[in-house]
Amino acid sequence: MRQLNAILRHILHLPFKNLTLNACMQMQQFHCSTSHLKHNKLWNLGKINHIALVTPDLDKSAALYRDVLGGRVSNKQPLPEHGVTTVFVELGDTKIELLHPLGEKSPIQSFLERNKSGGMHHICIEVDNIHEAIKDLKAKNIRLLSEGPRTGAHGKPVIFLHPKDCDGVLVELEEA
Ligand SMILES: [Co+2]
Repeated sequence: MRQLNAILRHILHLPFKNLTLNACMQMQQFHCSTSHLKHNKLWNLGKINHIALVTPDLDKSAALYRDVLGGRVSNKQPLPEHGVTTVFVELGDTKIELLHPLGEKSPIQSFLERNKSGGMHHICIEVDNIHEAIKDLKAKNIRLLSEGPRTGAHGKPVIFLHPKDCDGVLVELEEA
């Protein structure tokens, strides 16, 4: 009987040797039912689209990622409508965006004044339905930095979540 159990566990890829076969089967059923629920959600969190770093010296930071770390680094791209100049570090499925203030009213000017040597500014996670995400997060009392979605640096709708409601991290959601 013991041997039969072991064979069954192996065939069914069951974890937790110390659990009874029955408990394992229940856990698998639970896993199946929760992954089924996931598909009924009105919006889903996807992959990291980018991590944004603010730097006091774009050329120096670009050289760090290109020459020291050996990454694929774009040329400087000014985005005047967003008040930033950016350099993209391509990391396969995701990227780092190096940001430096551009113009008088750059949204990252005060960040650079508080963090003179630069730092991590925000992370951006993709969502499949930004309007449903916003509705849901408002209902869950997560503060948003704008009433509705805005057009982000990639021409797609984005929303920023308040860092005080996200463990001190500014989180951007982008509809991909
Ligand atoms: Co961003």
